[in-house]
Amino acid sequence: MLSTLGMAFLNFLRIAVISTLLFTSVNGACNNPKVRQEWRSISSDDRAAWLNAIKCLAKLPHDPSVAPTVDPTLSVIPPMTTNSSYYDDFVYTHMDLNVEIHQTGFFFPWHRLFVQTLQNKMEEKCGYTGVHPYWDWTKDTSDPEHATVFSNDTTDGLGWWGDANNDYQINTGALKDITVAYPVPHHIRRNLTLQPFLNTASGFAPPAGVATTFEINNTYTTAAVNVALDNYTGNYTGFQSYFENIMGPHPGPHIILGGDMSGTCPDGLVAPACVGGQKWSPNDPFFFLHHAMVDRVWWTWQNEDPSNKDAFAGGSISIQVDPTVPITGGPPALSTASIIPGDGLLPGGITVEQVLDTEGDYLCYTYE
Ligand SMILES: [Cu+2]
Repeated sequence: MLSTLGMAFLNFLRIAVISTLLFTSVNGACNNPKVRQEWRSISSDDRAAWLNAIKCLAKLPHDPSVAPTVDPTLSVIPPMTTNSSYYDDFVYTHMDLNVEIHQTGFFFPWHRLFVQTLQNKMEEKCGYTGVHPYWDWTKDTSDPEHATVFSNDTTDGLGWWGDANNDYQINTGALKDITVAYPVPHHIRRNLTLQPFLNTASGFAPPAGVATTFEINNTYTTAAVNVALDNYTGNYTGFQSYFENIMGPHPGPHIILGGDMSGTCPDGLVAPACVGGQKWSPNDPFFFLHHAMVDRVWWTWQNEDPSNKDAFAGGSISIQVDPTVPITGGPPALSTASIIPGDGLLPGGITVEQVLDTEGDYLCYTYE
């Protein structure tokens, strides 16, 4: 009798422990965060695995549940082609949501969710098990052309600069055979652009007081990042607008990579058939390594001061209301309860609040 009672008690305890474990898991507590690492500090095998997962997504078909949601008159983008890849769906989503996710409050949270969604889809669809790497561009500001991140290795290399005789399409590294769909099918284009203000056709005009010979690698140095980290305590829109400004740390790595990363039109395509901008920049997977670094700087800022942790504000559409005011989005205003738009590619119904903490109920990662 005693022993039966004892057994029953032990069973009760076991069920209680299991329930507690399940409860913790159901609530998604982040007990073991993935640690994101710099591209060059992961192993060759891990770099190859990430590149293989990109190639895998680029071979999977377009998902018909991904569809544009933004008024097409707000941003000139090419129509969606259903004869495209699942990787192209990432590019299309970024193009479609362009006016909602750049120079608005959504800039940091949206790109955080975008990078995480790529990681999730790599895991779900391609069996990827690694962490999401980032490109620490502050390490490569002194000689960007010869940075070791541009490796020709066909297994673990991101590839070198593109071929000037072939519209700057890359023909080295593991990504050279990927065809991307937008704005027209092509191989990834990468065109070193150190002095974007020299050539007016580049679409970049120098801000007042900035020489046309200015070298854009000066905008994403450690010192430039520290300006962001040191001057905007508790001021989310100040931090965001400094970061997205042409002289701030976010545009520089896009611009210097040129080609797809800076959204230039392929050879022979001109307005109105092709209107450039930052829209198809995710064509180059460098985009995700760059934006993981942007995310890392936001994460650093968030962890630097308690008033930064949950700081969030800004408008919802990239219209400059007053030219003297830095761009943080026009009305209506966003809040932490705002739902992050995702066009059916990003998980639906995720709020800004849910992505503010990278080690919370929804996200579970940190940075080295
Ligand atoms: Cu973007």
